[in-house]
Amino acid sequence: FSAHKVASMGAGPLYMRLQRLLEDAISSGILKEGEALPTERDIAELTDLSRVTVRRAVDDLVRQGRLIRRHGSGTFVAPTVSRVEQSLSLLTSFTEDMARRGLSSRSEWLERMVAAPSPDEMMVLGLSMGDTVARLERLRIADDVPMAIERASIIGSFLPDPASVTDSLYDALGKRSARPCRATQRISARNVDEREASLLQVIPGEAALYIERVSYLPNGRVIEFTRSVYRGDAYDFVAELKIPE
Ligand code: 16G
Repeated sequence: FSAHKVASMGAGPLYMRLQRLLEDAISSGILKEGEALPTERDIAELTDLSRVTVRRAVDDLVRQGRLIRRHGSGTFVAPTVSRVEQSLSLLTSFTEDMARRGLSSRSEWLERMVAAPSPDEMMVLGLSMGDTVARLERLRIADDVPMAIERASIIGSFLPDPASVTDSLYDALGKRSARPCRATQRISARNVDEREASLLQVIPGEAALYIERVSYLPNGRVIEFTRSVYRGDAYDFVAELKIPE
């Protein structure tokens, strides 16, 4: 980084030129995926720009998902998302899907509690007043890339202790002989709101897929009602089509 380089980045406000310089450094591999950015103070010194200008350029790139700010440890080049192809005819779990692709998966817990069911949950899960639901909201992450926000509601009697779910929900249900064997899924288009954008590290308003899954036990009982927001830039949903009989 240098004042000369910033000046060479064409016209426009200084923060935009610095932004272009940073984007170039990322796309040309000078700054690599996961690598730490010099501190804002160092960039300001090297480029003769004010801290305010540097911050503005970095803030924009964080908002666009090109950089990630980790509190206490600095700013890093965001890992690039490679699109994931997801079959629409198989009932699998996120953990299994990612493992099959050789990706590691983890989750950040946003909510994990037992609650009284909402009217929606009562209707879909067939619950009455006095019944409970286990609510598990997670940010699902594959190889450090946030992929989806999933809010699962499970009939409380099948999962009395939601804290027992550490990694895979379907594994936890399997251990209680309550793993679903069939599901219906509805997919629609949606633009992410501020909260979703900051969790998924995309720009607010970015395209996403809103997915509702209702899944069933072998005896036909509904067990799961999950509402998710999947990143539009990370998923291709694929189905096999047949001629109607
Ligand atoms: C999938 C499912 C979700 C399910 C989760 C369990 C969608 C679109 N997908 O992500 O309903 O709760 O797998 O994953 O809803 P886990 O066993 O890894 O926790």
